[in-house]
Amino acid sequence: MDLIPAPLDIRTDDDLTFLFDAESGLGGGPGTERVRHWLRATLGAATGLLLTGTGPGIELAVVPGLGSEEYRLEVTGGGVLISAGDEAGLFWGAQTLRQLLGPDAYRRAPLRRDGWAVPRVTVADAPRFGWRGVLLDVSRHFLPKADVLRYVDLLAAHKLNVLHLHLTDDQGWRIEIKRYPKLTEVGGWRERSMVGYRSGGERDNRPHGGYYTQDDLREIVAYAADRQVTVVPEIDVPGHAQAAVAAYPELGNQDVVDTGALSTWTDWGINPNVLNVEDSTIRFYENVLEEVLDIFPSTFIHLGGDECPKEQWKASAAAQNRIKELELADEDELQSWFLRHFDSWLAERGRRLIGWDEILEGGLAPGAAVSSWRGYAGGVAAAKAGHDVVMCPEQQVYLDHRQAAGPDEPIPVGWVRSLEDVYRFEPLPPALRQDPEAAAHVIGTQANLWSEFMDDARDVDYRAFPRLAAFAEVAWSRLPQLPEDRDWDGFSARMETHYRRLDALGVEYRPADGPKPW
Ligand code: TNX
Repeated sequence: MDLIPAPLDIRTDDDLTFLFDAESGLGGGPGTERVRHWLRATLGAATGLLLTGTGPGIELAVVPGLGSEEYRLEVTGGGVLISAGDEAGLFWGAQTLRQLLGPDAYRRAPLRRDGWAVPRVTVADAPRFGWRGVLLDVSRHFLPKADVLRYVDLLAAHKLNVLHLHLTDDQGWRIEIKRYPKLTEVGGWRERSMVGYRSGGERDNRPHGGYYTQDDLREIVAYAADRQVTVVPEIDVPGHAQAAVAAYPELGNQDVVDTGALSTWTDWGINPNVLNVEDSTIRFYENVLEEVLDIFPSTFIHLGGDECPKEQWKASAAAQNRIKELELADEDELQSWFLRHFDSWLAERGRRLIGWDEILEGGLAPGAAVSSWRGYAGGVAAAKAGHDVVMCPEQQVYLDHRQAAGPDEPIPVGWVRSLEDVYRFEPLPPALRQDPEAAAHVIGTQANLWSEFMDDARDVDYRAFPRLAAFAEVAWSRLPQLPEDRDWDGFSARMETHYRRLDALGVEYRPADGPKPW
């Protein structure tokens, strides 16, 4: 059966199966409509079964007594019963059923119209973490909407439930803001591509860009919601904002640099051009966020806060005046003040701020949650101080990093992180395993796909897979916490079937025996 991610418990008594046929139906009570709709569309397309018959088939039920996202799946001679405490649980049960039907259930048209059997099993399952995320960096390289929608399906197929969209950075602003059209007109484009794999590490000097309209993003949000995926938008401040400054020079530190001469950045790394701390800039970003909140219902709104160089603030009389006026100690506290403002601004609107672990410097805003990326330390400190944490340490789960050491690996970034390394990743470090109260603040874990070196969806597939399958199991399943106790051989054996699923989906994963020739 080779389920990935592995369920909490699976029992099978015999070698019998339940066989779907033209008479098979699909039913369920209140609260099951959306999942039925998805099942009919997805399994219907793959199998050619209409699932409109009156015979035994699939039955869905919302039942009391099961926790959030928890489900049971029972296959007997009388058909398939998926019961759950909520719609999310039903949906994850439906995804498990898809795996039980075999790899061809992942196709979009049937290779055959009969012989769709599922083994008779009882599965009891629930996730370890509530936040099982993936970051897509659509700023460094724009990913067209159709590719983002496909990624939502790929996340959902792996029971991952948060899509963190990195919408703005130095190299591109990708979200239409009606009040400030230049953000996309100017900040959505740059005069040349950054280094991309296809160009062999050289600049190809072609312009690059693109952005999502607000309707595109609403569509992505709705599509994701139908698949139990929450889209968390990121608007990166006060660093990583050159595209915004290029569009509106008044946002930058004009008393230090000629911000009017800036354009959307074409390099990678850390950029000195940060936002100024004027009231007008704060109003500007409030207005941007008004529109962001209107599109994204997510409780968490990511405001970045990472890698903010402080040199311009050190040199700027305006920034120094701000520090004096607010009686702050230094530029770290200035950044903290900036983020605290948005922390309470979001809280007043029923939302919560999440930021990268640099937001700990100069004091964490009271309601803020932390994405711990520079290792575990920031996350440990935040959790011990009672803040929620998403663990995404770069050495373990930055999937832009190379998967093998060979010279033919596409653009070698950072550390080698093989499939096995990711499978042995443990989100809770020893410091938190010994402190259950703090550990409870680790609301989840996330794998990040930064796209400086990924210039299209094929590159994203290559880096994301197969490692995202291992990450999904780490995030969902209750694996032994000690990395050395993980059953790597067992996982590898299950991956053999999972590769067939990825093949059926058309995912261009990195093959086990080396890079693809393109
Ligand atoms: C660090 S993670 C960054 C990103 C880069 C990434 C490349 C983080 C908050 N900042 O801006 O894209 O490294 O691996």
